[in-house]
Amino acid sequence: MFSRRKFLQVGSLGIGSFSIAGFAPKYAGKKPIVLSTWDAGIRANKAAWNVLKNNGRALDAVEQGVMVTENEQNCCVGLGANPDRDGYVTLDASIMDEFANCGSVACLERIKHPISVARKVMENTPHVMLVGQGAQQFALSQGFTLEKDGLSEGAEREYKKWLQKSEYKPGINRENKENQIAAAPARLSDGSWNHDTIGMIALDANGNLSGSCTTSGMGFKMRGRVGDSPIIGAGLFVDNEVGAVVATGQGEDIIRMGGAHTVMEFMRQGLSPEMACKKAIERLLKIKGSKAKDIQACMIAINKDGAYGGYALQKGFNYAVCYADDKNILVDSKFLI
Ligand code: SD4
Repeated sequence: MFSRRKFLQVGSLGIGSFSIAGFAPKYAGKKPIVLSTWDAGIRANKAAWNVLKNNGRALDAVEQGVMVTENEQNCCVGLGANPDRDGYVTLDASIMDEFANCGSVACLERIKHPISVARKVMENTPHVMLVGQGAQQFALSQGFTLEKDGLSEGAEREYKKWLQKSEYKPGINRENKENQIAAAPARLSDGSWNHDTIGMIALDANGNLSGSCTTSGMGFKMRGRVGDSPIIGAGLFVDNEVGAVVATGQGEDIIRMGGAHTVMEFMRQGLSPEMACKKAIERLLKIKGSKAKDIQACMIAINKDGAYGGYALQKGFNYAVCYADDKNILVDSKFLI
């Protein structure tokens, strides 16, 4: 039995009294609030905020928010993105609501809004995940349009460049404006900065959480490759009693350590969103050892109180946070190495 004397000893060490840094019974937060990965999140947050400020549901906010990015011409989200090594653009997306309903698609081709197909999988099928041709067939049955085959101008150019060497070498932080490599043009055609995967998490005015994630994955990946983004528990996880988490970075490694779910369990134990993300990234660092310097992995999280935070393996990650008409800010993430 746990005696009163022992309890007092533990309490005096601070373990029972929540006084260790990172532990607190409650964290001051904002409600409603929306967070999304990378600097493209600023534009996506605006669409999500329009839903949230009108008492809309977090689920609608996270769908409409990332659709903005899917609509933009860029390297890494939507149909204009860089293709796989065989020249096909294949898209991954996932969505999860406050009831633990979830849906995802992987390796989806020629459909403009994979996030909306993921939502239809969640709402209109008994399944969680549809892939490849089956996902496309389902999308068409739901009224989505089959877009024309082929690559955007930017992707065509980058693919030709890549074909000269045909090396699969994911660059870290290619989504950040400061760290551009050839596979991702620094500027979009309208002059705005380029980016990568968008992951979004939101808490609405009613206190409900949802999350979404959409990407073309890694540029010039093997045909059929699927990353963490459409895998519930890896790229995205929502638990309405605890919080919402979304990941970006090297999908293989995020899958390997059960990324988003790991962060969630740390928050469930009482860690703040930032500390929970940090602990998960520390676990990844331990697994990768000296190879960690070759990859990037990043997590962002909010908890039920609207407290938020993020952590990255390496420097260069940022995320956008919006909780008022005039508060949509880019935060430079803390990092481990
Ligand atoms: C993937 N996690 O497919 C995605 C890619 C990404 O920043 O987020 N890059 O592995």
